[in-house]
Amino acid sequence: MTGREQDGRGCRGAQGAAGAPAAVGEGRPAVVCPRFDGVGSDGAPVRLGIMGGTFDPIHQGHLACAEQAREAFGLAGVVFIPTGRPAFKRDRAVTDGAVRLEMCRAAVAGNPAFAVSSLEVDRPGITYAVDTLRALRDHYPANVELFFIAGADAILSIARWHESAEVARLARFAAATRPGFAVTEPFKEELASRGAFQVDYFEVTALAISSSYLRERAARGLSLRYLTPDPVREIIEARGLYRLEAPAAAVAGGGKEAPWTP
Ligand code: DND
Repeated sequence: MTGREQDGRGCRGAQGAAGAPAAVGEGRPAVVCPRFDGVGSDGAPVRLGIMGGTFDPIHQGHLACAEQAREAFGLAGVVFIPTGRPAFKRDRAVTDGAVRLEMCRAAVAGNPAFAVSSLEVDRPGITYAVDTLRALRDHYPANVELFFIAGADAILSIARWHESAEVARLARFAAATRPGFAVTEPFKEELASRGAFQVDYFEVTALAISSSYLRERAARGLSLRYLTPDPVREIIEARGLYRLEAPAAAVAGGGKEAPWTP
């Protein structure tokens, strides 16, 4: 079963967020995700949040960041898009995309303003944000403004992203400042000199949580309780993810996906 089929099944029947557009009809294939495919179809201006990430694993920091961006920028909803094969992480094994999708879905279940898209996991090859943004821009009408939500650490690198000028043209960035990743005025000037990026900064609750911290704790057999939603923690425990001797099928290259190396 592909991630997209799973996504369709997982989201079908879910109620739309207050004021959010209804899901696309039964039987029609999802393009981005069933819950938010119809955004903007009434022609009214609307903002949609995109939260891209490796999400290995997804945690409370990602979720709080998306929720606070939704409020700060008046977003109709936020689509979490886990990467397939992340462009900047080709030097390390990443948990299989289907498993990261499963964790993301478990994390957002119950929040009608959040959904998960399998767009990047389903796309073969290295994941570049520009390809995703093109697909979203092709799908949504011009009255839908796309906000790519990212932590300040990710913003520090956008000038190095593949086809960064195109990235700048296709979306606005909602950049969350968080502990350890201060964005200084000289940095903002430097970024402006490297491209026409539209970046709006906002402060998120200080959650000094990172995926690497969760992986480290899991490897040492320490608790992940309260760092990630319980259903995600249960998947990690049940699958034995991030243990020092993680099952081969849990990481890219060990499962159905072909191995990927730099
Ligand atoms: P990460 O691997 O940094 O995601 O990827 C973030 C996005 O950048 C993805 O959509 C990538 O496709 C894109 N990217 C990266 C490099 C190259 C290219 C694209 C390219 O096209 O060439 P993580 O799973 O580590 O984190 C997800 C997001 O959550 C990030 O924006 C991160 O900064 C943020 N985050 C937090 N925000 C607030 N509080 C916390 C956070 N922890 C992570 N505690």
